[in-house]
Amino acid sequence: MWIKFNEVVFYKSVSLWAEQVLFDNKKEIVFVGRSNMWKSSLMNAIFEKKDLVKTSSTPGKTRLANIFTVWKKYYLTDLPWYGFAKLWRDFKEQLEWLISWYLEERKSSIKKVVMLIDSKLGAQESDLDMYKYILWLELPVTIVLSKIDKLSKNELMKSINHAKESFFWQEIIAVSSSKNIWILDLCKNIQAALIK
Ligand SMILES: Nc1nc2c(ncn2[C@@H]2O[C@H](COP(=O)(O)OP(=O)(O)OP(=O)(O)O)[C@@H](O)[C@H]2O)c(=O)[nH]1
Ligand SMILES: [Mg+2]
Repeated sequence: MWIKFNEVVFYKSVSLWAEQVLFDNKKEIVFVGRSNMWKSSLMNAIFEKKDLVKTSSTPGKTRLANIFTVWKKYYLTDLPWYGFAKLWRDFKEQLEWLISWYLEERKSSIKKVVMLIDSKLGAQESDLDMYKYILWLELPVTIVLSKIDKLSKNELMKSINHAKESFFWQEIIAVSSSKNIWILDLCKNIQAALIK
C-alpha cells in the first residue's frame, strides 16, 4: 500500500548538543546536502505543502535539525547544510558537528539518508566526504540529483551517468520539486525504507 506523506506536522528543531535527542525510536528519514540544493523545497513537495519547511532564496537558511512527524509515526528531518568553504570557520564546523552528532545519536532509527547533489555541478569534494561518512556509519543512502529543471535531456543523461560513477551501486533519483518530476518515485523509495 502506498502512503502519502501529507499528514505531517512540525515536531521540533534541534540544535547541537540538545539534550534528549534520543526522543524515541520512531523510524526516521534525514535529508542532507550542501547549501541551496533545494532541499527544504523538496521536503515541501514530498509533504504536498507550500511552505511547511522554511525555504529561502538566500543560501544558508537551514541551520538546525528541523524534524517533522508524518502520520504520528515517522520522522522526516531537514538537516543543516555542509561544505560552504567561505563561511566563518567556527560556524561551519558547528553545522557539520550538528550533522554528525545527529546522525550518530539517531543512527539506529535512521532508515535512509536522502543526499541531494547538484545535477549541473556534479558531486563536490564535500559531497564525497559526507557520502563516505554516511557509508562509514553504515546508513542506507539514496542519491537525489537536484536542480534538473536547469538541464537539457542530454545534460541530464550525462549527469546521471556521472553520478553513477561517483556513487557506485547507489540508487539515484533525479527530481524537480517545482515541476513535480519523479517526486513520487522518491516517496516510494522513502516508504520502502520505512516499512522494511
Ligand atoms: N527553479 C526552481 N527553483 C527552486 C526549486 N526548488 C527550490 N527552488 C528555489 O531555490 C531556493 C532555495 O531553496 P531551498 O529549498 O530553501 O534550498 P535549501 O537546500 O533548503 O537551502 P539552505 O537551507 O539555505 O541550505 C529558493 O528560492 C527556492 O524557491 C525548483 O525545483 N526549481
Ligand atoms: Mg533549507
